[in-house]
Amino acid sequence: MTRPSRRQLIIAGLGLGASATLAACSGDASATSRPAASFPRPEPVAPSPGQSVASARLTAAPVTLNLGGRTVQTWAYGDTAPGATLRATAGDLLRVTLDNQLPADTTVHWHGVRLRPQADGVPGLTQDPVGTGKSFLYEFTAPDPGTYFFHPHVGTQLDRGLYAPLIIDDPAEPGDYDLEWVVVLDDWIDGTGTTPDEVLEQLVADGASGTAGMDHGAMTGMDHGSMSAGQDGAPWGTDTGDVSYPHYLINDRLPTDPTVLQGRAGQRVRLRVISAASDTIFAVALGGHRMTLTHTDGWPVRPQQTDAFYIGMGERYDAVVTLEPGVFPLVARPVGRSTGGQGLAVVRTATGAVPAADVSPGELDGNVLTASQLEPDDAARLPAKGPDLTAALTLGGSMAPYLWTINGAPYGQNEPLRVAPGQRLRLNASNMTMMPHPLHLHGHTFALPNGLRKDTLLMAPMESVALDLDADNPGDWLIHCHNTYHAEAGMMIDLRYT
Ligand SMILES: [Cu+2]
Repeated sequence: MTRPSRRQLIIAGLGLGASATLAACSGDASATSRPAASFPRPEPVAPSPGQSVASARLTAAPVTLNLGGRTVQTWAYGDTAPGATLRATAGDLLRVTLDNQLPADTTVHWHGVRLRPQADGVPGLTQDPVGTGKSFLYEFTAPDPGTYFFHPHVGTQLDRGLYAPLIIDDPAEPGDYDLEWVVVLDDWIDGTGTTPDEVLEQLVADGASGTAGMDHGAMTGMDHGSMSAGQDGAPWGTDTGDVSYPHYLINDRLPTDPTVLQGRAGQRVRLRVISAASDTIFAVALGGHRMTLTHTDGWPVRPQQTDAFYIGMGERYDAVVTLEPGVFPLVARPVGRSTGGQGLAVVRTATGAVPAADVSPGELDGNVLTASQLEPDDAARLPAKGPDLTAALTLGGSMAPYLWTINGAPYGQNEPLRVAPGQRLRLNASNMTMMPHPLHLHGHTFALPNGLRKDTLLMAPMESVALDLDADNPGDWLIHCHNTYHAEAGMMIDLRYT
């Protein structure tokens, strides 16, 4: 079978309506243009004895969204973005019906959940895409407590408003906090005169015409002024993204009219911070407070105090904070960007003026933590054991042409990784590019060399790391960069069970 050319891959990723034709002749290309192999509807799942069922209905549809001073046309779940938080207890059976009222195919991917493959939401790999006016029932057990979210796995749809938190509560959670705030970060461009599909089209066109990288030249040459987080880009390099976003949002509000998180001084708050961004790393800080990080990607860590932390696309961090009296800025500062401002929410425990949209809490100049500085809670460790097999996972790519690869080729042209049930696979992951990439694994989590468990790991330019995973969930899975544009331009690979 003829493998798709680069050009075909890119066109296919654009959702220009060519997918079906291409797919018919080009074998498996990107996730959006796989062959029209027909997947049977998943067998209905009956709850096991004593298992609770959490049911929900999810409507994906075009909406008009008020970001707080600016109105945009976009796509979302329900009439808000983020969509309504979906909540269940670990071990519950989730039954979620997706109604697709979008003018395009879609799916739902339950990011980070170790679920059965039939519910993973990757078109062409685990299901057929859900067409306009059609519905699809996702049924899966959510085994592990934690902070998750869900989004489509089709084209650039994640860079619209199609995302919502998924919180899986821990029946054994000590619950040593009084309040919980779910904080969703995003970089926003949809409906501001362009769409994510057009952004990708432009990146591809610039890559083909040789004008790519001009933004990045300007970025490298910009006057950094101070060395605070988000300005010099460290430790993520000077080239942290491909898209110039006009806005950064917290819970989909602009910093000029921010979300207000209300509490009382002395209360302990659990922050569940989710990055739904497509092309932005944030440094997150709460002015006037130190945070104690307790979980990343749902997994417990040894509690660690910090002034601030970095969060890549698809990552989640939970932190506990004891509230001070006053009014404080919760800031998500985009790393290595000179335009678009920052994300802001307001934490209020007393009367007082709202912080300015460009407020710069001193905590961002303090210790800004990365995942590699965290230690796992012992409960999150994999059993001690050496790998049964190893595989290389090498990230590569370029801006001209706009093409991102794993193991030397874009998705559809690279060789799937293979593992047998019960094996421990060591992925020797190397980022051979000058950009950071959040590496995301479906259906499993991996352990870093110190045992830290994650499903999404932000890899710095030229960084190498060994990631161990236990093959305990047979199926066909994806490993990919969680930069929406990199994934669409090829930075994905299959993980298949033999
Ligand atoms: Cu990437």
